[in-house]
Amino acid sequence: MSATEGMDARPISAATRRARQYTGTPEWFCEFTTTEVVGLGPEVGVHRRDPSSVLLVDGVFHTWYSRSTGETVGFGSGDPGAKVFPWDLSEIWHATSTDGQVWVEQGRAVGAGAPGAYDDRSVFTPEVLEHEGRFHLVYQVISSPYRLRSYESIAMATASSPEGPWVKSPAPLLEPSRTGEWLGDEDNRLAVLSQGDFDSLKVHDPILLPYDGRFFLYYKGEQKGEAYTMGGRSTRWGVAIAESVDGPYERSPLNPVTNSGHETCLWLHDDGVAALLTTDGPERNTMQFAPDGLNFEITAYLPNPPIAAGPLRRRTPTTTPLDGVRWGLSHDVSGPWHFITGFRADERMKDLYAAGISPETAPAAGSWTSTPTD
Ligand code: AAL
Repeated sequence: MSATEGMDARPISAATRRARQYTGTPEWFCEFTTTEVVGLGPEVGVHRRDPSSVLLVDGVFHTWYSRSTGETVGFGSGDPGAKVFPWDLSEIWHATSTDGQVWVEQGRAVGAGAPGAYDDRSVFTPEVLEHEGRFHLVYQVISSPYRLRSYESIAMATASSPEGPWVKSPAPLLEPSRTGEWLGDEDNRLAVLSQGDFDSLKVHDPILLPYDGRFFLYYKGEQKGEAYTMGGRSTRWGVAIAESVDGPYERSPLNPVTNSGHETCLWLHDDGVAALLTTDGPERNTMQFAPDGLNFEITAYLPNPPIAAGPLRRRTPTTTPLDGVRWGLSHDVSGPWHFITGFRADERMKDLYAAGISPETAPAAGSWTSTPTD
C-alpha cells in the first residue's frame, strides 16, 4: 500500500482491496486467434481431439492426437462394447506438417492393447517429449468395461524416431489413488460415502517435462465424489516426479499443485514452470508460473485461451513467457464430430504493452505476423 493510500481514511470496498493484490505483469497477457488446420479439420464420422504439443524434428512438425470413429451412444445402451464418449475406443494417431497449417495424417502410432491388457479399451489424450534422442508419448489408458466409475491411468510409449515403432510401458506410469468409498452400486461417480483424493478416480492429461534434473509428470485429477466449486467442475492438477523417465513416479506431497484447470498445458520458463489453465475452477483461464515447478501463482487472466492447447514445444526454457504458446494446435468439441484447430498468441498485446502503448490503439488483426517455424 502506498503512503497516500495509507493516509487515505476513506473506506475501500472488498473489490478494491482485492484489485490491489493483482500484480500480474503484462508480458504474460495475450489474446488468442483461432486458425484453420488443413488435414485435421472437421470430418463426419471421425473425432480428432486433444492434440499433443507440436515437435519440430529435422524441419518437420509432428503432432499426436486422439482419433476415433463412429457415433457416441453414451452409457446405458446395454451394449458393453458401445462407444460411450468421443475418446472411447480411440487410438493415438500421428500427423506431420512443413508449415504448421497443412497437416498430413500419417496413421496410427499407438493402439489399444489386446483383451485383458491395462489399455484394452482406449488410448487417448497424448503428449510428447523428445529427450536425449528418444521420443516419449504419455497418454491416458482405460481398460474394459468403460463405466462412469472406471479408474483411468496414464501410460507411456517410447521410440527412437517420431515415426515409431512405439514400445509401450509394461504397466501404467501413474494410477489413480483409489481412495474414498462409493455409495451403492449404481454407476454414479458422484455418489460416495466419502470423497477420495483429488486424483482418486482418474489421472488424465499427462505432460512430461524434464526439470531440475528429474522428470515432472503433470496431470489432471478427477475425484471420486467430485463436488462442484465456484468455477464449475473441480478438476485440479498434480505432479508426480521421477529420477528416470521410465519411473517410478512419486506424487508430490504438495498435490494438488493447482486449484483449477482442465487439459494440461505447461512449459519450462526461466528457472521454473509456466502453465496455461482453462475451463474449470476459480482460476480457470489464467497464466501461472511456479519458480520451483510446484508453487503456482497467477501471472495473467486471459480472455480467450485455446482449449486443450498443444503449443510448439521449445528445446530450451523460454525467457519471454508467451514464446511458450506462440502457436500450436487445440481442439473444437462444440459439434457432433470433434476436430483440431490451430491457435496463435496475438503478440500485438505483448508488444504494445512493452512499448507502453494502450491496447485500444492496437493495429487490426492481420497486420501482425508470427512465423510458425521457431
Ligand atoms: C478431455 C481431457 C481428457 C478426458 C477427456 C479426454 O478434456 O480432460 O481427455 O478424459 O476430456
